[in-house]
Amino acid sequence: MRSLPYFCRGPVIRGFGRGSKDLGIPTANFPESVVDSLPADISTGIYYGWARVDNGDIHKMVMSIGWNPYYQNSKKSMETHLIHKFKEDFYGQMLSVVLVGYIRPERGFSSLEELITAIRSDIDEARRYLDLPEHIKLKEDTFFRTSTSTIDKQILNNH
Ligand code: ADP
Ligand code: RBF
Ligand code: MG
Repeated sequence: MRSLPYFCRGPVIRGFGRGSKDLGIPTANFPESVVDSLPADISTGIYYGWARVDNGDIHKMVMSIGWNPYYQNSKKSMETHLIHKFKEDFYGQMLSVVLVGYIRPERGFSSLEELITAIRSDIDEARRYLDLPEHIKLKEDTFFRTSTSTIDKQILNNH
């Protein structure tokens, strides 16, 4: 995939409300505009990378891009699970991510337990891959040094 690493940013919106959080795997959903802007060579599937909420710390993440075959969604989604325990929800806040690498295609499962086991193993892989020096480098990218309030100001000034 030539577009990797892929940087993008957008507000966190309400997702499908399936209680992923209750399963211990909350996923912050991006709006349609961010999903529609994905380059054609970023195929659906599971990715790992770095993520940051507003001007907070940078955390490891896993992201699912696609139609969630297990649920057979009709709308393509980009859902990010940050590998960090947050005290509070962050709906409406700005999420900045860099997709660093691809783990696997999305697939269907015969039970919710199997889906959760697969996600747990994705998280383990992401943790390991992101410790590699060439991946840690991306965490230091200037993309993450731009404060989101600066971006808000830039947007305001341009209109
Ligand atoms: P929804 O269907 O609205 O996306 P989820 O059950 O997937 O609901 O929960 C996602 C929300 O949980 C996020 O939008 C965010 O506000 C919050 N959240 C808390 N911790 C995390 C985390 N570690 N990763 C992603 N989202 C988190
Ligand atoms: N949904 C699927 O239908 N198939 C998958 O293979 C799949 N893999 C996922 C991997 C990760 C790392 C994450 C965060 C989500 C994945 N999902 C997948 C999406 C999942 O169905 C969604 O987050 C649900 O809301 C979990 O209950
Ligand atoms: Mg979600």
